[in-house]
Amino acid sequence: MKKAIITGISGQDGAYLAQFLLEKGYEVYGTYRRTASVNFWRIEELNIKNHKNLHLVEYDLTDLSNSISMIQKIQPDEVYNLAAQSFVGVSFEQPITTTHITGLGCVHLLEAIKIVNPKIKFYQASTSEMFGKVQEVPQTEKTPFYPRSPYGVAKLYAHWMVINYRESYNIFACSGILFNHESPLRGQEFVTRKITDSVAKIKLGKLDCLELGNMDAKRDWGFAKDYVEGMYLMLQAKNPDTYVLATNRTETVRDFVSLAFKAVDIEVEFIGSDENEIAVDRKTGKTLVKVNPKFYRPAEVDLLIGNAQKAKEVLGWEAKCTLEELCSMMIKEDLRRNKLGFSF
Ligand code: NDP
Ligand code: GDR
Repeated sequence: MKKAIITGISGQDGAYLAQFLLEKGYEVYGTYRRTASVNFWRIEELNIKNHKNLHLVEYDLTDLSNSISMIQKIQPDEVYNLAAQSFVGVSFEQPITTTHITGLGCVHLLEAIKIVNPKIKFYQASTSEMFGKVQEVPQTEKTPFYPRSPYGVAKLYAHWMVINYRESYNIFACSGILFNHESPLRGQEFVTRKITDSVAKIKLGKLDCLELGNMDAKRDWGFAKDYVEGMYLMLQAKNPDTYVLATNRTETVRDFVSLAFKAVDIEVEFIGSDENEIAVDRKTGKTLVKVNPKFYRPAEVDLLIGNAQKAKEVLGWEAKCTLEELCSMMIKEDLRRNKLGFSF
């Protein structure tokens, strides 16, 4: 039985990857941080929390000795480093914490592998945020990087360290440059889930108006469950490498708002521009969306669209779920949760 460590089991991707690897017959060690009240709602939703082959391990990525002792004790075949301070907006407020966790944390694990057993395979959750300011469209593994946030810079540092440990110590270390991927398990601070949860509440009469920041930003949004399979495939390939995973379609935040309302049979019309922009219900004229500049970021990533041709050719990976399917799946789940009176 293969053993895998997944850092960040309490996050969106950690939960889906754990489910995927358990189905493949792996023994999974999922790490979580000690907090006053740990929240395992995602692995509970997926019904894997009490799976006999899932072990929950307390671990903090910022602690090198904890990283070494964990790898030493578990002796895994594969390590998937998904843990991070992953919210771009917060990284402007907490640049140092973000650097410690999202940047240096990765190196703690690489060092631990180098010291304990360099044969352990390693996956690093890199990101399209490393592309930042548009240099090329669509973005590939060869596109120059220009990160636009402390989060993007920290991830880029980790990305280059992965390549450095691969080349210096022959460690099977892969980096997946993943474009945005969403799901009903997405955290509510991220824009898609904020939208689907709010639209569900508006439909049910529990909220009057949704406030958003920059609606012009364009993102390449896929379904998280498709993407965790790509992470696994990277570690099964013949050689360690870097891969882009993306859908090759980009839409604005505004487009996603329209799609979400359409999924609950409301047609919206956008009026005005910049911070005066609103979206109104075409039937009732009621304002359902407003811009609030407090959600603007000091520097923005305007346009992301990825080309995952290399992943298709080498790994046989392709995004399957369309944006329409993804959006209606998220809306359906948020309607269900809000009707039951809870939303995570
Ligand atoms: P989430 O924010 O949902 O999950 C992040 C996880 O990291 C949580 O389990 C969190 O624990 C954990 N974590 C945070 N700080 C620490 C720490 N100091 N020690 C140990 N664990 C910690 O992210 P996603 O699941 O969406 O993303 C997974 C990874 O992929 C992240 O690294 C993200 O940056 C990256 N990524 C995500 C993309 C996306 O679109 N989703 C795209 C590209 C990259 P806790 O619950 O305690 O906060
Ligand atoms: P992103 O995702 O920054 O791309 O990072 P997020 O959903 O936070 O923002 C996407 C775009 O929407 C704009 N936006 C808003 N964003 C949020 N969160 N809240 C709002 O109210 C709002 N209004 C407009 C943002 O300005 C941005 O342009 C995600 C994270 O998962 C990262 O960890 C990951 O690396 C990247 O995706 C790929």
